[in-house]
Formats: sequence, C-alpha cells, structure tokens
Amino acid sequence: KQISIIGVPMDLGQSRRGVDMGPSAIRYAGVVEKLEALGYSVEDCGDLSIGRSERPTHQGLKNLKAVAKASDELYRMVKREVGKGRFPLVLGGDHSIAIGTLAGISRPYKNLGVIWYDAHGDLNTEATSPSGNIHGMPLAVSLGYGHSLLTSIGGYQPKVKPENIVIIGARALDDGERVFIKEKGIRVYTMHEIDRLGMTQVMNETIEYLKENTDGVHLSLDLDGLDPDDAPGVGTPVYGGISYRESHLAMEMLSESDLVTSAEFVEINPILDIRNKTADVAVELLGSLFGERLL
Ligand code: DIR
Ligand code: MN
Ligand code: MN
Ligand code: MN
Repeated sequence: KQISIIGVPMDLGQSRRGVDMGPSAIRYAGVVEKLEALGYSVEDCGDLSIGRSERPTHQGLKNLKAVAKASDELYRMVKREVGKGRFPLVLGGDHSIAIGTLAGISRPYKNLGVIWYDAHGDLNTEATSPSGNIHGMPLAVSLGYGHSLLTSIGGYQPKVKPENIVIIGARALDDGERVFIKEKGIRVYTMHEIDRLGMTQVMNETIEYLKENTDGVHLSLDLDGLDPDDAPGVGTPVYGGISYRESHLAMEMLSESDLVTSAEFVEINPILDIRNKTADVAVELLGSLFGERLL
C-alpha cells in the first residue's frame, strides 16, 4: 500500500481556534515515521491552504463560503491521489473536511461504506443545527442534505447511501439528528451498545455488515469519539466515550478485515491538549489500523 498524507488545517467548521494545528501535531507525533516503519511508502503532500479572511457572518452556516472553497480543494487533491492508486490519509482540522474527503473518494465506488467513529452524528443541516457549525453537518451533506454549496462539491451527490454508514461511539445527538437516523435507518452503535455487546462484537457486526454491501470503506475518525480522559485535546469533549484500548481493538480488527480504503483523523486541538497526548493517541491508532502488532 502506498499512502498519501494530506493535511487540512481547517478550523472554520466550528467555533474554537486551534484545531487548525491538528495536522502539525499529528506529524510531530511521528505519523510518517510510524507508517514507514510498518513498511509503507508514504508521501506527505503537505497542507492545504485555508483562507481565514471571512468573518462569521452567515449565522445558520458559519464560514460557509470558506468551508465550501476548502472542501472543493480537498476534493480535488484526494481525487488526484486516489487516481494514482494511493491510499488517502487526511489529517484534520475540524470534521467539516469530511465533505471534501468523501467527495474525492466516493466516485469510483458504487457503494462506498463509511465508518463514522464519533461522539456525535454530524447529521445536522442548517435547519436542525443548534450551533451553525458545519463540523456538525458533514455526514448529512454527504448524504445529499444541506446547503447546495456543500452538497454539490465534486459535481455529484449523494456521496454515500444511508444503508452503507455505521456510526460508532455516539453519545451526543441533537433532536433533528435522532429523527434523521430513524428516518434513514442508519446503523448506530451508541455507547450503550458498545458497553452491552463489547467492542469485539460491535466491530464483528460492523465488518460483516459493510463487507456484504460495499466495495470500499472510509474510516472517518473524530478523536472526540474516544473518552476525553484518553483524548483530551478536542473542542467538543463528551464524557463516557470509547476507551483507548477499545479503540486499538477496533483499529486492529479493521486492519485484519482489510476493508478500509481511505481514512481521516480529525478534531485534534493541540491548544486544549496535554503534551500532545491526543495526537500521540491518533498516531498509535493509525499504527494499529495499518497493521502494527506487538508480536
Ligand atoms: C453538535 C456538535 N452536534 C453541532 N457536533 C460536533 O454543533 O452540530 N461534532 N461536535 O463533532
Ligand atoms: Mn442560508
Ligand atoms: Mn465529528
Ligand atoms: Mn464529534
């Protein structure tokens, strides 16, 4: 496997500065060295440049134009790397970047699967969002719901079908998101199911479910899916999350399944972190996702 790393120093999809430093923090934690040590050929494509001139004027959708512009650039970059047959690994930045990532990868797949590892559903639209933050909307946008400036990225929609999505780690859903999940029949493993079934069964079911119907799988991992004790450097922490160990197990099982064809790690905010712990965790999880084992 050849891996292309794309950094997206985006922080306009939410309201706290600092998450734009995520790509630097993950590089500092040794992502390239880790993947090379596992035998991959890694190309670091560097960071996209994100404009930061726009003031948050559009209330329902903060920084809409700047997010749409960055999404379009990311779409092109991801598409280019996929076209070369390389595995795109996108480093955020806030989760709004998934709009561009998914636009860049899903065209060649008739049935792209998506694993959304997150405390949140990210299924809001302008009509349901309590915050106006676009990082709470990318999964809805990829399903074709939301502002046309966002849903039209890449020139086609939707990027993903509801039956090809699995959300893991949910514990903070807005009212509109709950309705949407039920309406669309999206498979969700909340913390309740993770506690009850255990991560082994959750991942076995997820892998079985996606293996049957999909021809590629994107892992979109929001570090706030983990418990804030294990991943404190995130802008919207929610207690009672997935543990460090459960997350390693999940990544190891995904690695064994050999299903994942692209990935993004998002929402690391080094300003809120403790000695770069969250980026260190991200790089360790990436190791497991790409096949690292103790013995
Ligand atoms: C909330 C928070 N659901 C919103 N979303 C976050 O603003 O739409 N997603 N933090 O990761
Ligand atoms: Mn509007
Ligand atoms: Mn998210
Ligand atoms: Mn989240």
